[in-house]
Amino acid sequence: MSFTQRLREIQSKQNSLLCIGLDVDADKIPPHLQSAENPVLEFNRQIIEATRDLVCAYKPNLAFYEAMGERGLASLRETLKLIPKNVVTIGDAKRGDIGNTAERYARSLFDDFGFDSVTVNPYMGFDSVEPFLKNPDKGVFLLTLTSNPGSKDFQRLKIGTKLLYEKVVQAAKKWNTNQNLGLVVGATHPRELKAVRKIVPDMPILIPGIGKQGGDLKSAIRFGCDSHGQLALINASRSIIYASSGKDFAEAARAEAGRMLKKIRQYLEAMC
Ligand code: OMP
Repeated sequence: MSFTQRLREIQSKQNSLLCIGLDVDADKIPPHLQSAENPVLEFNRQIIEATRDLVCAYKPNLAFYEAMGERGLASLRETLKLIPKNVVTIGDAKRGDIGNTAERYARSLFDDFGFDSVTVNPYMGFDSVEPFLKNPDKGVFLLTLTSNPGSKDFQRLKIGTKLLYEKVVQAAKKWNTNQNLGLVVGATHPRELKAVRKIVPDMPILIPGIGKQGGDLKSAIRFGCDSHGQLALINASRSIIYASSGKDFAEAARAEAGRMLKKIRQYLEAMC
């Protein structure tokens, strides 16, 4: 089954488009967990336990684990074992390199870590993306129009009659021969999200930027979903996992994720 088909089934079974970003910052772990044998792993364990029925995906960003050295990478591996098989994992690594090197990155993320999908930077072109696309079971999210202010520096530059990010969308459509390719479009660009969805009616779109970055959830749902109300992945990291810095952090994360999911379902219903 292709990655995109699997994602559809998971979103439908979980009745959720919510993706929680497991961006664990050692400094933000509640004080009462600091004495645990592995505070990062214990934090993730409790967040996953508290939210596993509310999500379709978890997205650990590798930067947070790499920043903690070998112990961080070991915590990431252990965290991946705790994520239930009925949701998707996204390794947010934003890789991009020449084909020969990209092939090793793909092997590391898919075969060694065992992620179901990864984020990839398309700037180096097709040969840098191709190694990630070979296995139809494994998904790729190409950075297209990112949520940050700097996205205007290059991604919105005009090349001929199109903007650079529009070229990425066109290329991705062509490269999606295994039905395992998706895009990343920030929730901070609702107008562009609408236009992108029109060009790729049946590709997954990962939509970060809700919560701390100020993106609008309503328009992310309205413009990011396909015609079945699926294939948008709404990511929030800090606003959920750090909803409380106290002993109640896991319940607070569940409450915040539940609030978001309720709104997602309301907006979806309003569209029908
Ligand atoms: P919060 O702002 O805490 O919700 O985190 C957002 C997460 O999504 C971080 O892991 C970012 O690295 C990631 N992200 C963006 O914020 N903007 C993008 O355009 C793309 C990503 C991503 O690829 O996930």
